[in-house]
Amino acid sequence: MESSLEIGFLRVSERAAIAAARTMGYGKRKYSDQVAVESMREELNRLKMRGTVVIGEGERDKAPMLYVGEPLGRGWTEGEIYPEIDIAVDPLEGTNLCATGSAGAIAVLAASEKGGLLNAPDVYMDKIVVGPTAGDYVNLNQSVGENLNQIAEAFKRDVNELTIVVLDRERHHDLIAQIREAGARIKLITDGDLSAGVSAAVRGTGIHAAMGIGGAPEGVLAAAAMRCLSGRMQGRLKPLEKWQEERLRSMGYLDGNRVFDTRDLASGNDILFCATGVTDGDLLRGVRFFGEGIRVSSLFMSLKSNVIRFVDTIYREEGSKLAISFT
Ligand code: VTB
Repeated sequence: MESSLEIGFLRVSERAAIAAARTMGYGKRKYSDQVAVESMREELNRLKMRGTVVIGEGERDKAPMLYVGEPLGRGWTEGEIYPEIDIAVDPLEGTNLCATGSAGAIAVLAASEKGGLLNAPDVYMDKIVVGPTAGDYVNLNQSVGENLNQIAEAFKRDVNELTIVVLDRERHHDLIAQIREAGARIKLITDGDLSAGVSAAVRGTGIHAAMGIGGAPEGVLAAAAMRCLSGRMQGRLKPLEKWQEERLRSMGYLDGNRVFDTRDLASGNDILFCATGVTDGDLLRGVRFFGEGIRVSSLFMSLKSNVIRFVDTIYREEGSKLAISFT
């Protein structure tokens, strides 16, 4: 991907995060999501590409914006000189977190050459996400205890020195019991297993794995991040309701036990992943408004360029002469 386009994508997630952050604590999660979606769509449409949404806000009949299949970018009207790109978005991951001003909300997008990101169905997915250290040691077909022992071995430490992030949901009753039995520590989160997964692949966050059932579309985004970070993401589609089962069958997903690995979910050679903090989190600081400007913190990665950037951006008000601070 051209570097001008890469920088364009960074701006897309930054602007979506800012839009959402303005609504922090309003208690209106749908509204927070909506402003992030609108911003992301507007900014994506400015880019010199022929983009297509592969992971978005839902099917066309249900989502008016950023629906799966939506064409984005100037290339569709200005000609074919612009590259064809598939785009996966989660304009506001952790809508509740933003609505309540809690930690860990982010704006996210990933992009790849055509066909490089799986158009995953909007059902649940049982996931395990680890960083490069433990990548070769986990397997969703092993028991929870086995995976934890393996992760501990990879990190050369005791199981009781691991921290595993799990969404605090009723459906994780057994998973939590198994992790406790194995002896690992647990960090329960109310929302946002995608940013937890990314954190698991970054040393120093204190998180060694994210486990449990969350959204499948976010699983693709996590896999895109893992490709850039050399981490591992495995997932098994998990229809929790009858209609989801039928939907999967109609889409041709017939093997309910299939484990999707990192490259099944994000196969591209030219993958870009970009996340901007909305509220403070383990990995990224939230948006800070300071009168004459706005400061945002992002993680910006390109697989092809083999580059991982932590970007600290300040948008200054027009005419501002305010001296910026170091931190
Ligand atoms: C949420 C959200 C996650 O999955 O939990 C959602 O916080 C689905 O779970 O980050 P529920 O229906 O139980 O809320 C994620 O969006 C992504 O996997």
